[in-house]
Amino acid sequence: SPDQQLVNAPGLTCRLVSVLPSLLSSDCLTANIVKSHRETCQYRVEELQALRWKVFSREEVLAYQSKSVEEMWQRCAYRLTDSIQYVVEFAKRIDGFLELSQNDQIVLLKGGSLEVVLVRMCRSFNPDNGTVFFEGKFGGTEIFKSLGCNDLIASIFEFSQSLCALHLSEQEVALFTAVVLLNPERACLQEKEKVARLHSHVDVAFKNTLQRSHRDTVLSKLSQKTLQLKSLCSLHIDRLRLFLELRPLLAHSLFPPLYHELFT
Ligand code: CLR
Repeated sequence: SPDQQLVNAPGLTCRLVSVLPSLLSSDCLTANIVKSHRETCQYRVEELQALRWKVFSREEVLAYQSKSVEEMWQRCAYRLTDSIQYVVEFAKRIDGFLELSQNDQIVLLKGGSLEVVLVRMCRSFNPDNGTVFFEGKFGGTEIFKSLGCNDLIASIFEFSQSLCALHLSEQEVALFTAVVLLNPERACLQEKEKVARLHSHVDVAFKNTLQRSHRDTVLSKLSQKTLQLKSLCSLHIDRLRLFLELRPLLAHSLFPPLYHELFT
């Protein structure tokens, strides 16, 4: 057996055995995270690519643009909340996540679920014409005009465009979103050390995977992305506050409860 050969090869064994445990456990974690991503990514990437020809017509774009600001915010909030629920499921399937305290699970999801959705967006984005899959077809920034936050929408689309330029594989998206989610720097964590340990395991798994596919250069580019994600999410919160301040009575009826809980 291969095990027997390993043991019988003196000299090699010692060096191999010293690196073997870390390689094996990180491969296991990679497999777990890739599987969790595959099971919770909402749409398969081949499926999305095959749908790229379905683009909103001029009339459909005009129909979106003539919707009220409230209706458009509500629609977007529902779509976002829907995809956040898949991210919650993703988190729960990552080895070790459910072993964290309930407080820390919530803190990580509150801080990271929108970031993960925005990373996942690059799978639903067509960089050739700058359109995203929304309510059954592909549309550009113009369909979100009535939200009244063109700066936020433009930044989100630019982010997706730049992430697409990295040509991340599904495996890389899976591992990067896990790294983003398990951020030990989130405020109000009770067991920061425990999260940091989990985070570093995933980080090692990600680095090993990139190294093996000669994609090490992706790493430094992704650390810039982490900063951009943070500013996109705070811009989202700002725009949401502004929207709600102008409509205090509507606030509670308009949005799905989970969206409220996460962002207001
Ligand atoms: C992200 C990847 C998910 C599927 C998905 C669902 C909803 C989409 C989202 C993706 C991308 C961003 C999106 C969102 C609905 C509204 C939002 C298009 C494709 C835009 C950017 C508007 C945000 C408005 C806020 C101000 C509420 O698997």
